[in-house]
Amino acid sequence: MQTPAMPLGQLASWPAEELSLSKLVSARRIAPVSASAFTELFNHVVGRGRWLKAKQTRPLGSFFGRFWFAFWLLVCLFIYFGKLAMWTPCKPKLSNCEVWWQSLGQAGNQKCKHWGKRRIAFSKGWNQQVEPMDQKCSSQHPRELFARKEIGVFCQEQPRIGNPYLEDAFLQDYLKSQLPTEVFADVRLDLEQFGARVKDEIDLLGRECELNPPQLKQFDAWGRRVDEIITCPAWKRMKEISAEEGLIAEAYERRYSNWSRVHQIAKLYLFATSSGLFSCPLAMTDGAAKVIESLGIPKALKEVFIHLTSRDPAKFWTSGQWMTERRGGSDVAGGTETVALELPDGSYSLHGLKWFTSATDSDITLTLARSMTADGQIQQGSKGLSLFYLKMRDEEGKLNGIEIQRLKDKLGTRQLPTAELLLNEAKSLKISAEGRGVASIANMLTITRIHNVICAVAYMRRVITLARDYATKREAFGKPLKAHPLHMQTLARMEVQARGAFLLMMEIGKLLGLEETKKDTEQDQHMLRLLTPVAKLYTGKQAVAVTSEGLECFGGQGYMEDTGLAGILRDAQVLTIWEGTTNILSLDVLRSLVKSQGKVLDAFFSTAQARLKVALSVSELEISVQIVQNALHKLRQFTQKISLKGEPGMQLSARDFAYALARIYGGVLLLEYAARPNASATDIYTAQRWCHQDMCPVDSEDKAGSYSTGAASLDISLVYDKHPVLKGRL
Ligand code: UCC
Repeated sequence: MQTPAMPLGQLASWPAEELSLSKLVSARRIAPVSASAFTELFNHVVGRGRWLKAKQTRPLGSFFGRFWFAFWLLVCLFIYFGKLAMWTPCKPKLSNCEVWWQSLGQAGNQKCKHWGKRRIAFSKGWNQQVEPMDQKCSSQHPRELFARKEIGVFCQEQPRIGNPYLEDAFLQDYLKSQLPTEVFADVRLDLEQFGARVKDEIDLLGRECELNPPQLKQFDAWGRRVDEIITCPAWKRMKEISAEEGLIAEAYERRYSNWSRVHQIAKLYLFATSSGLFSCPLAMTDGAAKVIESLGIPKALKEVFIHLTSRDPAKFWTSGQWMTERRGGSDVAGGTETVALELPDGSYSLHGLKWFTSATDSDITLTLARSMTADGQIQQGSKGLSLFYLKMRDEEGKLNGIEIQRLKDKLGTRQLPTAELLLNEAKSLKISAEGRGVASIANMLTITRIHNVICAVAYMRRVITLARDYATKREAFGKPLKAHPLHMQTLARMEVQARGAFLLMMEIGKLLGLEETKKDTEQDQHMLRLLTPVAKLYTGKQAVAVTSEGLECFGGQGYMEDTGLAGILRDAQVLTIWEGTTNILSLDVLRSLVKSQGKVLDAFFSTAQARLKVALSVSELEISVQIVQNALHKLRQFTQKISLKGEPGMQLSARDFAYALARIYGGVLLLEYAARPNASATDIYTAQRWCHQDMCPVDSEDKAGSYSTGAASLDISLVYDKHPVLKGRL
């Protein structure tokens, strides 16, 4: 029941002891609030003062009444504005939080929820550095510190990214040391400009893609099946930018001959972490262009090739790569159920279910299927698979016999539409020889695996860049993080991993460039075949380890989604799965050994030894060279021993074997790089630190008995300890 309204004037007659604040508030609530009512209330309160008791009936009219009113008003205003002035920026256009959001790609007008609460910034000016807030906070009285709940005193400053080319000293030095002078002059300019675009435009779009994941609209308002993947404008803009910047074209125009791939890879490396995962469709587009080129650009695919490698955003197409079906994605030969029926015009109609298809909004795709003979026979296994090309939509924009069942709900890469597709009369073209599907799509796999490496190295670089910037700003235990040697040691270890991975990535780029311009030797071909799976599997794992460590450098903030940091780790996790898991890639290393009858390994040993010789001339590197040579020796011995057991015997050691190849070759590249005439002290230190790892884990594990038959059965016992499996019940 509502309390009856009470004229404010009545309060004046209340005894002082009964006049509580709640009563006043209540009076204000129940009585009509007007200027005169408040004047009356004011009169009452002020009028209850010692000196003015006699003036209760009209205190405001008196001189003292007016004096008191003015005095208290001034005191209140002084306190209020005085405090605000301590925190209000001179030019509050953007708070630091907003700058951070912008640097991570968030539109500037978003309300910042993480590093600070309100848009009233803690800095003196929106683009100035702030003083360490901890000092400011600690000098305040606790009552003041926590009194401003509404404004929210927050004491952390966000990390920042700048032009990723200019911030990456290792990339700059590497390109300068490797590229011919005139090529470097061009490439440097292009990368610097592109880096600025990444910082000022692309990174914002990437964040927008993260915040606006794709959606599937299966039906229109009238019940018609439409299966439309709705992507945000930023995602579409990424496609245009990719064309404008020639992110695919660069590799196929070959304006810098064999160095074009290195240029393209450097650019993709700058793009990857800001791209909102548009790096994925680009990987597959590059792979599709490579397949078509390696088929000699057949007439039927000439136009397609032009679209895939175009610099014109209006013409540029992206490609998908559908290999994973509902029986799984690793055992492609055993798991592919899709059937291709030949049509009278020589094209094919595809029928099947593709369980994972990445970047399903692409224009075209390459996929595997089994051709059915006229009498309805299909051949199982790898030899039954052929490679098909199809367009996603027809001229009218209708899906080409494709139903989008659903978008996948993933741990990371949420920016990217990944869909489950039903193919029902999807019109396609067979582009490989019959039964040569896997061998033909292997060209695509090589390229997408290289893109995977690029992404892995880029994620490591991004998290290190953010963490090292944060270490200059964040204070703990009375000093910035950068002044804590243990913290610096952690960052330095991450940096060593990133540099080793970077050199592996660039080495593959160089080899690919040589292959594509027919300047490669047989040895180069073997090295490219071997190093691609090695680098893919190793850098994928490194990326997860380094990004995880990187998040830890931010403490709890690294675990928060809205800082944009947690997403880096979620996205990096896919790199161990995409384009083959670590074990599948380890088996691919063995495949390359078997197929080449050991020649890939001969190439590895001779290249490694030759390149190490350069480093022997630098005294500071002697011990490290020795370590790598010992590792090479152990690896050779292990290979000779294990080859007697044949391929099945080698499988158990495949992962450690691949790790040994990665560590040894990473060491070789770092040592060679550190031995060049104008190498820096940090180049030498990096090489030394890299070589402190177990350089030949396959030898250590072998000596520990990990590959014996006994160990294999003990592994099962350990995994299924007291489990029904061990009792033969499952
Ligand atoms: O599609 C996916 C996601 C797309 C997203 C792309 C983004 C990329 C990264 C972007 C970064 C941002 S994920 C699904 C990807 N799926 C895979 O990676 C498949 C994994 N499974 C394998 O790799 C398997 O090992 C298979 C499929 C290759 C095994 O097949 P087979 O048929 O059992 O293998 P075979 O019989 O050993 O090989 C058949 C032929 C042989 O040639 P011939 O007949 O001349 O002797 C092999 O030498 O294929 C050849 N071959 C290769 N050639 C097989 N693998 C390779 C290779 N890596 N390089 C060259």
